[in-house]
Amino acid sequence: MFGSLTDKLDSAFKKLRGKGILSEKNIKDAMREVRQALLEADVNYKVAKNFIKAVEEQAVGTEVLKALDPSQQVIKVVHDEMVKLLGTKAVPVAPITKTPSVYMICGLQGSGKTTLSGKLALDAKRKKKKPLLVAADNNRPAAVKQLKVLADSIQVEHFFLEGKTPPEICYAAVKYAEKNFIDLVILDTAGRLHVDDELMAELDEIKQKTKPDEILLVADAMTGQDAVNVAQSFNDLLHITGVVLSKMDGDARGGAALSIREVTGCPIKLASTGEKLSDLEIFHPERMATRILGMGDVLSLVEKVQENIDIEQATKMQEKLLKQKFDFEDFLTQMEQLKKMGPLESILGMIPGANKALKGVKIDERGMERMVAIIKSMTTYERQNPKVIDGSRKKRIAAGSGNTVQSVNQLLKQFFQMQKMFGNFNKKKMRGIPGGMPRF
Ligand SMILES: Nc1nc2c(ncn2[C@@H]2O[C@H](COP(=O)(O)OP(=O)(O)O)[C@@H](O)[C@H]2O)c(=O)[nH]1
Ligand SMILES: [Mg+2]
Repeated sequence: MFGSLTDKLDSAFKKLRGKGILSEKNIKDAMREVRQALLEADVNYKVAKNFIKAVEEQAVGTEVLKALDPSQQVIKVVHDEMVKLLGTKAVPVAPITKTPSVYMICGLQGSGKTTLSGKLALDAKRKKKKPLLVAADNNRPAAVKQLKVLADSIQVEHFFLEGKTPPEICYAAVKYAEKNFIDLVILDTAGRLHVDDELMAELDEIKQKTKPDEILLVADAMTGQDAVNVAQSFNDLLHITGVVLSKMDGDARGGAALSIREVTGCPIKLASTGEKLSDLEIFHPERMATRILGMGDVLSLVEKVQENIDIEQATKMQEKLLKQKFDFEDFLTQMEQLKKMGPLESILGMIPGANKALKGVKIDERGMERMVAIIKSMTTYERQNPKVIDGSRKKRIAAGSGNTVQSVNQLLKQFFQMQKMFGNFNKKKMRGIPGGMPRF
């Protein structure tokens, strides 16, 4: 996320490092580079200009504290201004308190509306609420089907009426929800390639008929200033209640994230960070600024881990590890928990310093898949007693998982090494392996 912007900001700050004092001149020099970096990241011109002005004013006036490197002080000022630009505080989506609450999802075609609808439904389900996914698009049968497939995959109810207009469908969906104890109605509206009057009229009619608690605009973060313009048009006509930045995991350059709130005045409420339905984050201005500045995002990481890792189970695993009772069954559970957190690269990106240290390193996710396949081809007995896996068992496991005997050997070797390693830990009475997570 925002890799290139982060690098450029870092190189601008480097020039201030080790300077004894902050003179107006060296701040100005650094700020020129920061401004360039922002513009290259497709930040709105005016936004960048005001941003630099605010930073310069504060940085020049700041007394240099002896304990700090001047660059650190400037980074702090930039960070604080960036937090302001991003909205200062996280703004939550409307709570699901009514029966039903209504969220209307809008945006251009391909921006990620249907995906977000599914994510919101899954999130509601996790909160023990009953969502309803409404296909408010009668133009494209494929779009209706896509939502249906999504709904089925998370076992959520789906609503659609053949031959009706989107406003009629939405109105009927809310009525249906009232009678059927649905907590949250999610309206996945139709998109277009461009903002047009016909679409806006349709969306406005849906709004009038359903009185949504949230009108969320999905803006594709990869499109930079285009996303800002789209958000502005939607807001002018529809008065949206919040923006969701989608595809933040991709090559998003930062322009949309850094300009959209300032230009539209609408809060960014959520960030969509992947194609999987669990890839949804609350947008925290503070953490986002930290991430853009390459300081890592420890808080988000902690949250992600807490959400996806069962702490009790992790503690049990840790004990098993230390007693050398950890087997392939446990290993499989751990791998699956790791996988739930999303692509490893995106997790590592949140760890301070990892961004740089791991630059260009490709995480071998296929290797992990292979390990899982091999373990799944073992019988339960073998998983619990890996020592019994002899030559003929290895052959069977290899064939069953579509791997070579060599791969099976390698996995077993790593596994026994790990067991040995943790056994040594135990002998030295070392405790507190974080989360009990084995690393390969
Ligand atoms: N990488 C990534 N892809 C996304 C994200 N959200 C949506 N997509 C993908 O973008 C494409 C369009 O998404 P879709 O939800 O169908 O857009 P819609 O036309 O607005 O409903 C699909 O291939 C999605 O899988 C995201 O946050 N990250
Ligand atoms: Mg769609």
